[in-house]
Amino acid sequence: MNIDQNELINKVKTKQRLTQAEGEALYDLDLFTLGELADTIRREKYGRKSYFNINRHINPTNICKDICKFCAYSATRKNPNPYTMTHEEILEIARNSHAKGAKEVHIVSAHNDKAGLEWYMGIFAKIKKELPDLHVKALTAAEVDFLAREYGLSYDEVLDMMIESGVDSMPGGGAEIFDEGIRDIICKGKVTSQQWLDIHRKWHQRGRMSNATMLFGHIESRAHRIDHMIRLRDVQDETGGFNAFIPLVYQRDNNYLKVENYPTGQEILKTYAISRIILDNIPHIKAYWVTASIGLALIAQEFGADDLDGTIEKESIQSAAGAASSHGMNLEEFVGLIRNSGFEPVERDSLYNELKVY
Ligand code: V47
Repeated sequence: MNIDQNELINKVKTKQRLTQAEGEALYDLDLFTLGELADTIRREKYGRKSYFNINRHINPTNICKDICKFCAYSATRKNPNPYTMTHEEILEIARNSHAKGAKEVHIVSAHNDKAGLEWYMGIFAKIKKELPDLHVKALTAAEVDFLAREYGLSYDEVLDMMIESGVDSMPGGGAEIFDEGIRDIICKGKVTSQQWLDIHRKWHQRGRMSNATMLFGHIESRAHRIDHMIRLRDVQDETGGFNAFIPLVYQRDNNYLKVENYPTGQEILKTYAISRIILDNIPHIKAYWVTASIGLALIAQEFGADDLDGTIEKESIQSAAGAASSHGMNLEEFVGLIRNSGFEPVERDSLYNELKVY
């Protein structure tokens, strides 16, 4: 289908919803036109504010039953260092981070079939008991699916258990790319796209919020990315429960997914801008500096992104695959970088309430 670029630009400016074909055609616009369109939307919503939170990522185990080709984190031949933390070790991390000002722990594990359901749920219950004001963002839909299958539970039962144990919101991991053909190649056997979306829908129906990621820059096409965004947009129309969309740039080291062409900076920025335009119903677009690099994440603020995730403190999943994020980011440096790039750093809580303007 031939799409007239002026008509397309006009459609974006007048806030009309775009189709799959129109989404794909956005990639043919030059970077600056696309940037301006996305930036206009971003500025109408948030002006020059850029959100971040003081958070701590915790990855309690890397022993995994599933085999995702892109993953360099799970213990395999390429990463032969299996570990599973005790509850006390996890609590100690949460305690220290809380004492240093963290408002959120982001807890994502591998699919460890030896750890036990009580080990998974006990992590949250113990953190909540000791640190009730610390927001627990935990368990991707892939983990929920793993726990349901492993212990013969329904998704409803696992989600209710999470709430009972103190999970406040769900992170957006495990979405990868929804196209079934690509999914079969990169993470066959893991939660399906439909299941991922169903789990988030059920979580939202319980009045809870979550995020959604998209792993891109590997073997997917631009069309697959647009399809991914539109599937999320459809669920968001029903539930309104997604806070943020997070495009994750594929990191290539120490894994089994070999890729010929990596995305350029232009392609990454276009993808941020397009997600801002297509996802007219998801409030926040997060430039996750861990995978974009801090330099590109700061530029992404001018291409539709209004959120930079947080200080993180320690990161194990993407840094295993080559990202320069293993030690997180110093708060003063982070705030200084946002300010020096022309934006106003706003510390937020996990649900995007503003806590402090720097
Ligand atoms: O789902 C794994 C990704 C995700 C690689 O919700 C990789 O706020 C790039 O979901 N290159 C887990 N990415 C992390 C995640 C996340 C991160 C930050 C914020 C939030 C949020 C969620 O990490 C997995 C997978 O897509 N991942 N390996 C890799 N080689």
